[in-house]
Amino acid sequence: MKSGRFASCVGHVAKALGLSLAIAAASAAAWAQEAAPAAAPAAAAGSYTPMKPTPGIGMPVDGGLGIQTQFSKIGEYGLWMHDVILMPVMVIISVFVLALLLWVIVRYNKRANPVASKTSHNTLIEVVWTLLPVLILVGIAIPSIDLIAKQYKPAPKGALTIKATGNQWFWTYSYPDNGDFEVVSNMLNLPGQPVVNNGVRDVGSKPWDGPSHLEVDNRMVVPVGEPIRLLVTAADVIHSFAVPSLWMKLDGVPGRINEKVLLVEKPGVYYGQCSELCGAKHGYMPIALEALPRDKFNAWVLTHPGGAIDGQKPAAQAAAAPAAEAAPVGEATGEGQGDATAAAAE
Ligand SMILES: [Cu+2]
Repeated sequence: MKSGRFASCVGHVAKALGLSLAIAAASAAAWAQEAAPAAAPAAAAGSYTPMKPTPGIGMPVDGGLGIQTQFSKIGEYGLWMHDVILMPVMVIISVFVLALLLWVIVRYNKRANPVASKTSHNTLIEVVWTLLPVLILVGIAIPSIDLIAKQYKPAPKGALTIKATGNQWFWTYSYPDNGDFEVVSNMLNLPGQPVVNNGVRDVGSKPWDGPSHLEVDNRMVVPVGEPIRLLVTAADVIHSFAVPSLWMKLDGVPGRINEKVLLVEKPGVYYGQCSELCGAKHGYMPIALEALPRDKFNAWVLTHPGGAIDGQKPAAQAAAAPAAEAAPVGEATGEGQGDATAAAAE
């Protein structure tokens, strides 16, 4: 505040001396820059305590068979496709073919059927065994193509963008719409076992820790109930971002960005793993995704330096902006400069 008063005094003196308005505005901009760090902590007073995962939800279970319970619309659709369409059709066809084989073995072996039939054609059977598989495949293709189309439908305009980057062997999550901060996510070490990640605590040392091999030091936090534009890429080799309970598997390829909509229906913690063999510690780069209601997500965003609510400027830049507008672009200083230049360009 001292420096603020000083800068303000300089402004008054400058006015008194009859200097140009531009210089006064420049000093106001400098004042705002000085004052901003003091104001920023108050505005950015976010708070966050990691959520405790629910056992058996969003994670594998002992003796589990089949697909995890789904927590997204597309996941429920995919699970229906698997459970109601594909598995019954596969079971019926397999049992039918097995029954035919058994019938042939029992009824038409050499002992039971000494005189072989000379039948070589049966038009009705040939038409049936050609048409029936075609109809079955068309029946499967209709919901299947619909599911694929829905899975890769782009995110709506204005959707929050989050970028996941695979690294050997951890994930980083960046939030370009929230001030472009980055979260580095390492697997927690396993008590009594060789250290996997130096400087990272042991799993189970905090009350909110989930299963070993799946819990991380910094989770990927997302807002619940809204479509998110998830970008996946990699920094070194090919990785794959996969969270089974959210119907999510997307390769991270160096030099390329893959995109998919992520929509989590229920607040909670959902676990996954890198699903592309990516080197020695491939098995030690889990994904822990925490879905929070909007207000809690915003509070989490504000716990990061430079964190900002979607589309808004970080507190420091927001304070500088009005003053910077008054000043000639070239005279704005510090972090605000980029924004002022961008604003002028627009
Ligand atoms: Cu990997």
